[in-house]
Amino acid sequence: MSTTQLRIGMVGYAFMGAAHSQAWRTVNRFFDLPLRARMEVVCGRDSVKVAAAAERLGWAEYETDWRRLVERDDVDLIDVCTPGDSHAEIAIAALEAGKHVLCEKPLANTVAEATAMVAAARRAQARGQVAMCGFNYRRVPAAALMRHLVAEGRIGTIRHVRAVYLQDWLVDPQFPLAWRLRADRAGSGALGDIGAHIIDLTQYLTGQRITGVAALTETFIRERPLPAEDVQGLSGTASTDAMGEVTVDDAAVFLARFDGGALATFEASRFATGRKNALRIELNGSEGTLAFDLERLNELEFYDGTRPADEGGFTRILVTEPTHPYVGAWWPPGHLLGYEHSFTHQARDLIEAIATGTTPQPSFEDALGVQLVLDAVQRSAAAGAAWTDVPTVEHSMRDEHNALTERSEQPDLATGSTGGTEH
Ligand code: SOE
Repeated sequence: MSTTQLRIGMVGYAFMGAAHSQAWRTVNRFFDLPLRARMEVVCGRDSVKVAAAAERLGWAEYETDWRRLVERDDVDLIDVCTPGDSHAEIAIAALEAGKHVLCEKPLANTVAEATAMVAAARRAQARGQVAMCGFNYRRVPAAALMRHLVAEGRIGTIRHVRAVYLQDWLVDPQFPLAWRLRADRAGSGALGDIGAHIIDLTQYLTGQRITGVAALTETFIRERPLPAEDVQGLSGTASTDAMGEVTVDDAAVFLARFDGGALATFEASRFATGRKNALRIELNGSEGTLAFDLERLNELEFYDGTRPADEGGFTRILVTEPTHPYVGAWWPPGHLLGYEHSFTHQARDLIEAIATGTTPQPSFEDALGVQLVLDAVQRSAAAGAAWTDVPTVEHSMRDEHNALTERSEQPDLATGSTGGTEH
């Protein structure tokens, strides 16, 4: 790898590909970093569409085969911006080809895939490679400030975690059966797509782990028009009379406990009519409360319970001071940041981790921790909201290691031999 350049290859160029491209274009223009991101190659199956995406998003070249991309020796990092069913295959191949990896959330569609990705990332870490998962909301300045205040003890012991992520882009029954509505492509619906964000964010903000859940999920509209070829992402248009089955949840609600003793409620829904991207988290502590709303992402509400009662009340912190996380690189106080800045901050922290040889957060282990909660929620909902414990990452990795060991000790039915086969 060059000592001054970080050559990027990105797989996928829809909504997340556009957000990541914006980050790679801006990160070195606003942050003074030891490595300069070079947008070398964008990859997609359709040569005409990916060529147009390269032009529009600012990539030097385009590629139609991700397997060729991960083997190129003029690329240092693979940025995975594809649907969840290809995250594991692409990220593991890239790590084994010696690349750093940034992988969109959720890490994978199953715990088995996620544990295999963590194992590959651990092997790659020994070779000096890093792997990060794209839970970008950690890097909204107000969220990063919230984490700082909690870690400083400003709200004391956390008693309640209250998290919702509400959208309404599926309320129209004519919205077509996009990939996010198919379990074979996305793994789950609102749960893995937006529920994953509030699971990661609450574990990050509190510094604690979810230890158990009791959940309900629902699919309100079970059949939708099949999409035309060109339907991408969220803004689909119904295109055919043929109907297809929705095989994921439209909404998930669950109770949870954190290992620090807090009680929690979570809601993830694409049917919250009128709520467009309402990620809201409130933490009630023994000394105060903090509350964040993504639809007002430059603000943080803080109730300081240590102030004299007759001065009590919520303060609306405008998170635009140069001393606030990331803000100093942008504009003067009061000039506000947006959704896309969180991706630039993500790229900044990833470049810093690569340059300093440290593990970027959220790591693939952190993302496996989210995957374990997603899986527990699905198991609980399938068992009528039964209380379901969430395994630890290390427990899950031991299971994966044991399963691999057992498989390698099985006699190979073709040759009758046991143990590692020669490749
Ligand atoms: C769609 O629900 C979506 O694009 C998610 O996939 C993203 O992760 C979230 O940031 C915005 O909404």
